[in-house]
Amino acid sequence: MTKNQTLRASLTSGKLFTAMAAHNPLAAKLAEEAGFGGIWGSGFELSASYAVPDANILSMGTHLEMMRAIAGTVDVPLIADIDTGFGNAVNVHYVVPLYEAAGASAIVMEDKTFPKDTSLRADGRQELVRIEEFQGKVAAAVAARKDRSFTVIARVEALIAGLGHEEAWARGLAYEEAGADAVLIHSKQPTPDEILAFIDGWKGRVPLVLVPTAYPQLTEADIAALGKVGIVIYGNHAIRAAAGAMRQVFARIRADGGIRDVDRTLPAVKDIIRLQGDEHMRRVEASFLK
Ligand code: SPV
Ligand code: MG
Repeated sequence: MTKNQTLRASLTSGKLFTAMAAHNPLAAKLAEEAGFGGIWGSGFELSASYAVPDANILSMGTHLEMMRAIAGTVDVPLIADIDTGFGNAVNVHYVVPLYEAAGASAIVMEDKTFPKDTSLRADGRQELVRIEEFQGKVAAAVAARKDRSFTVIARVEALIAGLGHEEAWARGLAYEEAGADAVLIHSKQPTPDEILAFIDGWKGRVPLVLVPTAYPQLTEADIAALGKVGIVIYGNHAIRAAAGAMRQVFARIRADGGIRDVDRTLPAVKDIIRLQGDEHMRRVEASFLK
């Protein structure tokens, strides 16, 4: 099976597919080694790694090239976060084949206006495009894919925008009608209640996708038991882990006045050399260096 087929098959397998965020190929490789089913090509994480807000400050090209690097490094499917699709339905029609060619197996596109604001910030600027306009964008994405098993995920931001469940259900159903293979429903409420009510009233046929960052109480077993969710995305745990670990180590070196004590707490240099794919390079060396 291709990576695209693996991801697509998982949507109907009845087994929850897990995707971990990554902002570079090293993070993606660690996620793959940890046993996640796939990688989330997070816009939030990549923006954070450049120390800029997740608000279309980075160009599409910067994100696209990172997706190409990640997809070229791991064997598991990559779900690319294309934010609002970098423009209107015409832009989307041109953008989707670029992500497919870069090796992504899916895109997630959200129904906010361009430029977007990040979803989880309190009091973010959350404006949505008209339902019909976003249906056009979903249809443009579906029509533009070359491989039918490339997955198009439409992301509903109605709950993030505070527009309520009726609006969220109407949008999800409209995007399914436009051809979306799955619907991502996002919430920033600190308990799962809002999302559970959405799932309970979801009348669509396509599976749902959750990003439980704000309501971490919901475990994979809880989500799987709901029956309507195909994918769970862990949206920003790689960059938060990296930021926390770096902060701690940097502070310790300053406090200790050197690296003597911190050294043994870190992954060995040889571990990093392994993650760099050294074994492969040595094989190439042995075969071709004359
Ligand atoms: C991302 O990781 O870029 C996402 C998820 O889109 S969230 O930040 O929760 O909006
Ligand atoms: Mg994002």
